[in-house]
Amino acid sequence: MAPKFISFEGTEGVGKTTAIDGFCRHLDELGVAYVRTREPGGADMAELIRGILLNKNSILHDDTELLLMFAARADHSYKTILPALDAGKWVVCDRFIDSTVAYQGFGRFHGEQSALDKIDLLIKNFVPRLPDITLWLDLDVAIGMARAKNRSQADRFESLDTSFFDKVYQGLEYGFNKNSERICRIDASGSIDEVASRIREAVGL
Ligand code: Z5A
Repeated sequence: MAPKFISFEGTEGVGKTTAIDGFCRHLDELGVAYVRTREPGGADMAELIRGILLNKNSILHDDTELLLMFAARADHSYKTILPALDAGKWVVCDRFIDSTVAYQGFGRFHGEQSALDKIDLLIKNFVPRLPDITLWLDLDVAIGMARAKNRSQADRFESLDTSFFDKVYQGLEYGFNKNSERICRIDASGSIDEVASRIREAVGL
């Protein structure tokens, strides 16, 4: 089977990390070679940019935040994602372009068409490879935020309020409606095992 590029998306605390842990264990059992990675980050310079983006002390204009996401993504794409796929490995990525549509396009820019158009343009011009499958872990925003509450220290995004994450949810739904051939909506309620088996079924493994 040709190596696949799979991204996981969702609002705050939906269980992406947990789901990716389980999915990677499954790939291990099947003997599938893969690279696990994340955004923002996933390569040396991209991780430095992640530090800026998530640092609560960073004061960033919304445009700066958006462009830093894409600068990090270019570094990540050329240094990690493309080489892994070229080497025959699967890529399992925690967040990718759909997070930008949701967090920046909807969270920061309220779903304004001009912002969505800019993001589209950036994707078309600066993202050399889109995921083959995107798994949107769909969970009520309030449940996710309650799950995430036990975290020790909130970063620049995690300290935003429910109204921001409601907009992020709308952005994920918008992306899903626009790209339903690539994005699979996964019911992220229920037990960890139930979510894991929905994911395996969606990927066909
Ligand atoms: N960002 C952006 O703005 N624009 C972009 O283009 C990109 C990213 C790419 C990265 O944060 C931030 O960057 C992100 C968006 C922004 N900010 N936010 N918010 P991150 O990568 O550090 O964090 P995250 O992606 O938001 O992940 P998370 O909120 O930390 O959570 P999670 O990975 O989805 O959840 P989890 O850690 O697996 O689970 C949360 C808790 O729930 C944990 O205690 C689990 O044990 C529990 N859990 C998990 N599954 C279940 C089930 N099924 N039942 C019950 N409990 C469960």
